[in-house]
Amino acid sequence: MTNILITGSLGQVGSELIDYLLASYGGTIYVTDVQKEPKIRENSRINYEFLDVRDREAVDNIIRNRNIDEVYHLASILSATGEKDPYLAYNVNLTGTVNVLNACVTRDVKKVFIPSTIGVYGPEVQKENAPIRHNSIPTTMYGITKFTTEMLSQYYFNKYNLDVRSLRYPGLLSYKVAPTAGTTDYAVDMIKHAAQGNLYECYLKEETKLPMLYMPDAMKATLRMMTSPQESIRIRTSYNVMAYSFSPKELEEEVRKLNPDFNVKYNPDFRQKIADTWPYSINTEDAVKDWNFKPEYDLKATVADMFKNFKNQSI
Ligand code: AKB
Repeated sequence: MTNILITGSLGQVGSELIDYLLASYGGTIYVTDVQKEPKIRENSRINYEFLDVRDREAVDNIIRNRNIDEVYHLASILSATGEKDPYLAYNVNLTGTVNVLNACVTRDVKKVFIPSTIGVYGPEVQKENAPIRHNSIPTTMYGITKFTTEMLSQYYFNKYNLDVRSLRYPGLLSYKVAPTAGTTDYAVDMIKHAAQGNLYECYLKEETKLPMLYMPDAMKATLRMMTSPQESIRIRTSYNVMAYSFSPKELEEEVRKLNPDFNVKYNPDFRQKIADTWPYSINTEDAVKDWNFKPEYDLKATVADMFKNFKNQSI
C-alpha cells in the first residue's frame, strides 16, 4: 500500500491526476488544497484535508501523521497570477516547496513529484527545440521560482538522496477543470468558446507560438516517469515534454473546421509579454530515451476530443 499526498489538488492538473493515481496505486490519497469545504467526489480511498504549503509545521504534520510514501507537490502560483502578485508566487512556490522537500527528507518519503514549466526559459532562449540545459534567465516571478525549484530538486537528490522527479509541463489542454491563472490558458478557452458557439477574445497575438500537450498524455507521462526505475531517471532538474506547438491563429483555424462560424478577436494584454519570453517548442529527446515518452494525441485529435466534450457539457 502506498499512501500519497497531493498538494494543490484542486487545480487543472490535480483534479485529473487523482483518478490516474487511484488506478495505479493501492493506498489512500490525501488530497489537499487551500479551500475549506471543496466538492470532492465520494471515494473511501480519497481523504480531503486543508493544507497551506507555506505552513511548515502543517506540511510536516500531514506527512508524518498520514505515513505518506509519495508526494505530488502541485501547489503553485502560475505565470499570470504570479505577475499580479509576485510575493505570493515567491512564498507559495519557493517557501512551500522547501517546506515539502524538508518534510520529505525528515519523514523518509520515498518519491516526490514537483512539476516544472516552460516558464523556466527566458527571452534569449533558442526559440525552436529549446534544450533542457539552457543559459537563459527567466524574467517572470513564476519562472524564477520554478527555475530555482529545479535547482532545489537536484540539490535534495544529490545531498539527501531524495528521489525527486519532475516534468517541465508546456501549456496543458483539458476540458474537465479550467485553468485560470496561466498564460497558455487561452487555448482551452478558445476551444470552449468555439464549442459553445461564442466569439472569443484572445489575450495573445495571433502569431504567438507555444508548446502544448493534451492532459491524458500529460498524465500518462507523469505516471510513466514516476514509476520508472530510479536508475533510468538521469535528469533531476526536469524533463521537457510537449506534443505540438501552435499559435492562436493556427488553433483558430483548426477549431473553425468544427465550427465554421467561429470568430476570434485579438486583444493582447500583459500575458503577451510573458509568452514572448518562452520558446515555441522544446526538446523532448531525454524523456523519450530515458522513460519512453510517447504522446498519442496530435493537435487535430486533441481539438476534436475537447470540442466534443465541451459541447456535451453545454447541453
Ligand atoms: C502557465 O501558462 O503559466 C502554465 C505553464 C506553461 O506553466 N500553463
